[in-house]
Amino acid sequence: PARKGRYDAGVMKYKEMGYFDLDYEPKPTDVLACFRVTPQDGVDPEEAAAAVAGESSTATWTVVWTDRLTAADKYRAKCYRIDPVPGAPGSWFAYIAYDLDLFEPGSIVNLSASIIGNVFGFKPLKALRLEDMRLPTAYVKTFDGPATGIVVERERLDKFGRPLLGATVKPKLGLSGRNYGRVVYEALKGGLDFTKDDENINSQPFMHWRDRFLYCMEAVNRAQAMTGEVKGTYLNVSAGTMEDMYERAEFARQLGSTIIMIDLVIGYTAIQSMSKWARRNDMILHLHRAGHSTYTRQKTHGVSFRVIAKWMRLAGVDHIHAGTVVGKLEGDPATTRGYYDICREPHNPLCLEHGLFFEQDWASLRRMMPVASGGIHAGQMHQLLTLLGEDVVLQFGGGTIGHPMGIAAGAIANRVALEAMVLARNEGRDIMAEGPEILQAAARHCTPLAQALEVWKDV
Ligand code: CAP
Ligand code: MG
Repeated sequence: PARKGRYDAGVMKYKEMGYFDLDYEPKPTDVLACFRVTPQDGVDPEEAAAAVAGESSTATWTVVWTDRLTAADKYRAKCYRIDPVPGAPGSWFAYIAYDLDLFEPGSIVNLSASIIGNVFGFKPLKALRLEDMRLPTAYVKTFDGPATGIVVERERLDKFGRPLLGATVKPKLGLSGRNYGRVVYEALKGGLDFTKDDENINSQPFMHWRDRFLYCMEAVNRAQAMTGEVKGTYLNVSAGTMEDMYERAEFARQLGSTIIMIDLVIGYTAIQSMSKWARRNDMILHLHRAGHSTYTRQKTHGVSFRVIAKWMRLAGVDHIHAGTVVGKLEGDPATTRGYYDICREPHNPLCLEHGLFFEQDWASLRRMMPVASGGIHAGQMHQLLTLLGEDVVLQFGGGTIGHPMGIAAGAIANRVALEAMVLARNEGRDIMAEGPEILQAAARHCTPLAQALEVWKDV
């Protein structure tokens, strides 16, 4: 009877084919996934969940004779739990277990080709979202993870006890190499730790990559000499081919850069390759999550950013954009907290409030530094420190380069606001409640901060 495994409502037979088993107890070595499944009208939710398990592991739309030539039951993923989504009639959370042998060790591309490769366009589903995954220790251990991590990054930079400060050079496109380098110098001299290329700065007619790297590193060296602090600029090495990326990264290394940058859109294999390169060359690897909102934003369809964050910790990036809560880009405090915990904790307990559907042990993989950027400014410093904690890079692009008195003044405003807030927190003050007052007090001795608070007071 199972040979009639069709995908039309009422005719699907994935349950019967063995992809649904509420008695199955996941093994500690199983990869687990939680999908939010919204079946088409008339489709049995259990059958839809079984179809997701089937199509993301061994099944196709019908039983095939060759199943008998494999350890079919071991390789079949199983939906072992299904719960209605609270407050969303018609949607279910389906928990699916996958045998570890379904996946090549140390390969995000192989993991993702199974888990999200085929199922999202499946006819019996109206929508599907991959909410979270539990990656078993045995699998985590097949990845190298971040080469540098938070502790070693702080040691290399010699900066402790406060968030790091950065800025994305603006305008995003159009500056010549020399003018671009001036922005980097002003921002670093003013007090930032880092500046950063934007996600879409690669090698365009107005500024070829070598020009940018040369002028930026000249600016870094001058700012270091001027301030006596270690400074960096994330040189974006994203390019059309791996060969070009390696060439750019190698040039950044030769010029003495401590850090390089890549965009998520280069793809999982390219990210893992660049991580390997960064590990061999003692470089910090910054990842901009360019493109993620095309599939992470909708609550009913796509892939949650928490899954991408987990994959990136395995893949081995040191910095990852993880949201701000405040600022110009969407993000609520509880969900963002979950992302930050994935980046920064050695172990994540199950916590539905923060969107963590599973316990996750990171098996001593190093920790990623989350990066908060997108429309933030000095007047929000108390909120940023309270919501995001200390191990974070706060990046003020417009909030530095848009300062009415110039770029260095913008950087000074951010550094003074941060240090005042860290001091107040260390003195035991309630910075969330007293934040505006603390900033105003600091601004009485710092004109650039007073100007920043005034110009962005309504933002
Ligand atoms: C920030 C930014 C970043 C986004 C990325 C921009 O500029 O350079 O790309 O913040 O978002 O182009 O918007 P501002 P996320 O600091 O001037 O806003 O970190 O959420 O991935
Ligand atoms: Mg940007």
